[in-house]
Amino acid sequence: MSSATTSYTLRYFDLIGRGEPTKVLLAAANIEWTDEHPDWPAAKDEQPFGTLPVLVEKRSDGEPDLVLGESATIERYLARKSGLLPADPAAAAVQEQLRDHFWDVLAAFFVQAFCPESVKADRKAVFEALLDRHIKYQTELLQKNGNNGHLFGDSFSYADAVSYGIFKILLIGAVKFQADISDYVKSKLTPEIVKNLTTSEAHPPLAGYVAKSATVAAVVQA
Ligand SMILES: N[C@@H](CCC(=O)N[C@@H](CS)C(=O)NCC(=O)O)C(=O)O
Repeated sequence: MSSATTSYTLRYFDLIGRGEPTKVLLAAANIEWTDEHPDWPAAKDEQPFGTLPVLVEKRSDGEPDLVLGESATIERYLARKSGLLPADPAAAAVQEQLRDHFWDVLAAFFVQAFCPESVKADRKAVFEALLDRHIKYQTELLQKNGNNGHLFGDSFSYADAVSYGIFKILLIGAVKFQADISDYVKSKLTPEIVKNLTTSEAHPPLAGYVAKSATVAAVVQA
């Protein structure tokens, strides 16, 4: 990263949620950052769009601090800076679509978790169908890539980071909203995806970050 950059702060709630892929990317880029848990909703109006996560990059080069308030933008900014997204627009887009679809799966999970009982069965079916489709797609990608533990090429990429981060939300973070979700998602995982998750978690730059939290490996191998 640029030597003119002094420090990073990630504002998010004290939970495994939307900020998780960003933490994976910060760790993967060997960036030290400070976690800030703003007082909410008191601090809502201080954020660019009234939501979290927010990444603040404090600069020492005289430029104004960079304040980013959309999770996909934050992730891709970090991934591009650290070389985890390819420079080729088509190759990058193929990785980005995987994250965007997986985020729709996660959004569908939250819809069915919090919707009225009268529409629960329908919303649950939507979530389950989206998850099935995503797992099938991701498994085929992994097979096409030689089942080497990475989604693209032979090294850790943006796609690996966000897949790991979002599966971590579903397997660990979301349990506080729906107790059976981890077992359900785990029952759907293919050997290829388990290998992808454990390979990502073992990526050496993630070691410090992984040590601070429950591990995905412990969940999927239990
Ligand atoms: N599109 C935004 C959505 C951010 C968002 O809705 N964040 C939630 C937490 S996961 C939030 O800040 N909720 C509190 C609020 O809206 O007051 C992003 O991807 O960053």
